[in-house]
Amino acid sequence: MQIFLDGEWYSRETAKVSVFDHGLLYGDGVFEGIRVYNRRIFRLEAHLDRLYDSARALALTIPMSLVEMAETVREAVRRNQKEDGYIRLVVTRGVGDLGIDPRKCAKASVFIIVTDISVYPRELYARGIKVITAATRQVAHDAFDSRVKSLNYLKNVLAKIDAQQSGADEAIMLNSAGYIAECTADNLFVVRHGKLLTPAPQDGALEGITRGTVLELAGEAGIHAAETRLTRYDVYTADECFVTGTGAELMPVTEADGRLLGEGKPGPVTRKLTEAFQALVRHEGQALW
Ligand code: PXG
Repeated sequence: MQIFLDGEWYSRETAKVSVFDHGLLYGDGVFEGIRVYNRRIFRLEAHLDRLYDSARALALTIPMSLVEMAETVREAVRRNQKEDGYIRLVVTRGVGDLGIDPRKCAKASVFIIVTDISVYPRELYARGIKVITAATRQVAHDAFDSRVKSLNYLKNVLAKIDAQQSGADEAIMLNSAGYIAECTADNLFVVRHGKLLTPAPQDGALEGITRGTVLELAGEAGIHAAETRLTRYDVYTADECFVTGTGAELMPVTEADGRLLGEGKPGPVTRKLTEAFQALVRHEGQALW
């Protein structure tokens, strides 16, 4: 494995960051999780736009241009000869002292790991997952904009623990007003009366790249899709429900808070969008070699 870290390439054993790095000390940084399918990086530009916007929102200067970053990400995939895999791109505030003052961090740190990913066992894609509503809320959008993909994932970790402790696979996170925001590492969709619905960023959803792709694919398939405010009622009474994320891809949800959803198995809209997604990711964009 070859890992990029601040301009050099390291092995898995030698790639190390400092105990004074503010990414570690304060969660001060941003990241992206990106997929490689069939030697193609899926929507690299969209991921990099989100990364640079997240950094800008945190007044964090990434010490490489977006074009340079794109080329380095491609080089990381080529060096690792990963035809299908996962890229973790992290930018931290860098090394400072023990105060939070970001001005003490002379330069942001950038690292890129290319590896394998499997978020859920394969058989769950045929069966669907169980979700519960987490007691842990997503941070309110008016307090911290949910479009920022930062290194602060403690709420998500707590919500995941809520799920695991009740024997579920994933957790729905509500915002402070009690509306559905998203899941711990995925966006949530429901199908109701033939319409595809998902919460807006204003309700605490990350602007997921997979979410955006699914909205596009729905448009192309003639499925009416909209961002809307959702409550748990919308999930419990949905005809279909699924989550989307770079890690999860499209994962059907067949049980929520102990209630079977729809027919209790992945529905036709979910299956259709999954097929369209799988076809798209294998062939969109240029192969790297
Ligand atoms: N919401 C949150 C909070 C996320 O962290 C998504 C939605 C989906 O966004 P994308 O752009 O991926 O469609 C995410 C993404 C992992 C893993 O290791 C998590 C994510 C992405 C990749 C891997 O569990 N989170």
